[in-house]
Amino acid sequence: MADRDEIYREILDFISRMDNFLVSTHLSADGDAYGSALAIAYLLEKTGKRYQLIIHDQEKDDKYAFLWGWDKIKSFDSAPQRFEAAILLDVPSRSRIGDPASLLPAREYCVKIDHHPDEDDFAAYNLINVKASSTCSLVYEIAVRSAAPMDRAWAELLLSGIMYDTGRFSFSNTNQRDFEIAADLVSYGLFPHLIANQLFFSNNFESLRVIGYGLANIESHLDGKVCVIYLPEEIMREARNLDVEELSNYSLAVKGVEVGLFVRQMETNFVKVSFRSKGKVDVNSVARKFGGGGHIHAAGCRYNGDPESLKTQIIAEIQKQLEG
Ligand SMILES: [Mn+2]
Repeated sequence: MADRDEIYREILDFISRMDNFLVSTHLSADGDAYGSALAIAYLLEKTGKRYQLIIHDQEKDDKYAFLWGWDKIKSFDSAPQRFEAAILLDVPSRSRIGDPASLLPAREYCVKIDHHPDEDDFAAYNLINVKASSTCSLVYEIAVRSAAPMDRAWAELLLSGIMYDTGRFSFSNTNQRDFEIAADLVSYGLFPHLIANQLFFSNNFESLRVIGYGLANIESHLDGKVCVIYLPEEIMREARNLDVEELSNYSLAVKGVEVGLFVRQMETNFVKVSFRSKGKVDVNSVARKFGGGGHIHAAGCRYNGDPESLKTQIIAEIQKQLEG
């Protein structure tokens, strides 16, 4: 812990020395990505620093619009910009940043705060803890050591990311520290059920219908050890901007299943896959074989090719691990 204390201070010192920051996160930003990037933006704002929060995604999911700073998030555009420093949240590699990676200053001016296995040495300052549930739980440790006082808006950003990445404190990454942090954050006037309602129970009607289609067509493989939820192109054409991420969790919500796959055919030869594991299969290593990555129990990849052949290849990889 002594080492970690030092990196918290180094990052706070770095922030106080620098100005004109780029803040960014991974492409296809999610609750922890938005929560942690906005929580750092909040710290920069409170300490009088200039910054821009720029993400790869051109479309933002407005279920997060209740978060402080939502309207400050910009999508990448190609106009050249220079930043003195950068803080990258919840992202293990340049390639996962997407287009804003082109705006990064030199390595010695970059900070990485993340809980994914490290892939790419793009930053001189690294707060990386793969045992942390979420990047927001790491940003909390910095926030409480900073000069800015914790308040309701800041607490809401942090708790939202923790609740999102732990699946409301139910995934295997959830740990004692998350409950300690949550207890502190709630004391600033938050109601966890309201955050849960925003993050998990504010689906739009069409999204739930697509989730229903996915559930009705769930496939079972390898004697029920692998479940696949597949949305073909004709469904995805209608569902492109709908939030149906919950299907990746449902792919694992079957008794006896070890690995769940949620496969989306975005275009005829372009497929997105979410991997979930609750057993010994390391889906990070499986996803990396197909150009993706993530954590042991949750990962993803994007693949150019035919979904049927990809499914077959992935299931064969999983079978190797199950037998290994
Ligand atoms: Mn995360």
